Amino acid sequence: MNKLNISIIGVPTDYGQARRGVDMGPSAIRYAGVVERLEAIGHEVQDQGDIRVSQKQADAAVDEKLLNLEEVVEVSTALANSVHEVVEQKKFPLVFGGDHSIAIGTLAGLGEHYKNLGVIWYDAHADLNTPETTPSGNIHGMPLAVSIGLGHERLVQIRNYAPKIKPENVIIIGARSVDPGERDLIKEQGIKVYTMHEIDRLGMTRVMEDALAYLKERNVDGLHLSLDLDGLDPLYTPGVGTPVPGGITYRESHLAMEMLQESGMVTSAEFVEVNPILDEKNTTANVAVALMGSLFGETLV
Ligand code: EXY
Ligand code: MN
Ligand code: MN
Ligand code: MN
Repeated sequence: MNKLNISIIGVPTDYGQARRGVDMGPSAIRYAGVVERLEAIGHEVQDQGDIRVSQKQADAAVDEKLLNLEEVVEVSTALANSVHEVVEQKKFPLVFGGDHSIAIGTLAGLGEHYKNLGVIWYDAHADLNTPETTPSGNIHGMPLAVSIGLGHERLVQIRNYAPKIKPENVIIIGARSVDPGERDLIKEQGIKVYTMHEIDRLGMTRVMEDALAYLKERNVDGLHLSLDLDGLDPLYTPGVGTPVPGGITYRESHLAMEMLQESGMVTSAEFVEVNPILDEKNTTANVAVALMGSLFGETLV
């Protein structure tokens, strides 16, 4: 196994959605022992602490289609700069949310370093809404659209370039709640999706083999894992703000992480939507850390 220099960045924000508590995700994940766990595998781990997230500006204009836009732009810009620097130092960025809007910043920080970055989006949702299609106004339902260049200019243009990734290099795994506008975009943009139907039908082994073969065939020069804990069934990860039943199991998720590790392709990762207030005894953060164990090469014997 390849020993990595891992740089942890926490993003304690809840501005991408309406339920409080997800800003405590980074603390919950640290409390679950992530640094010790990754060091025990043999990696060099440096915890950079958290991105600064300011209090809400009381007089910021309210746009029902883009809640907390100013705040999300500010957090995303700071995160993008930090991730950009970590990659420049040849370290592996490992980012903890925070809600999934943080992926806007992570991908903005990665994009300039790759010509052909692959992305695995492990999620119950497609996160492909735009201000025109959003049913909620919550920006955590938009980060994938923003990263392929669709959405509000302030979000799309973070670090002054767009798009951050190519839609045909994106694979969504675990989808089971997709809005009509998102379905249209998936077809239009040629985004590959393994819904729960394919996972049930083919099994996680086939899904991951196909996904990795597809990305290899596309000659990706890096692979980012964006793992939303609501991709798993809420039986295993109850501490998330938008749970959807009928999700990926704990074992299937470990298998997926192990196959990503075996591929040797992953160059960055983020774990998002852990909400300790909605959780039971830090179960969701514990699952996140256990999955990181598999992703980063933990072995039993
Ligand atoms: N599609 C819904 C919306 O845009 O409001 C729900 C989005 C939830 C997004 C989460 C975290 O992955
Ligand atoms: Mn640079
Ligand atoms: Mn998501
Ligand atoms: Mn989700």
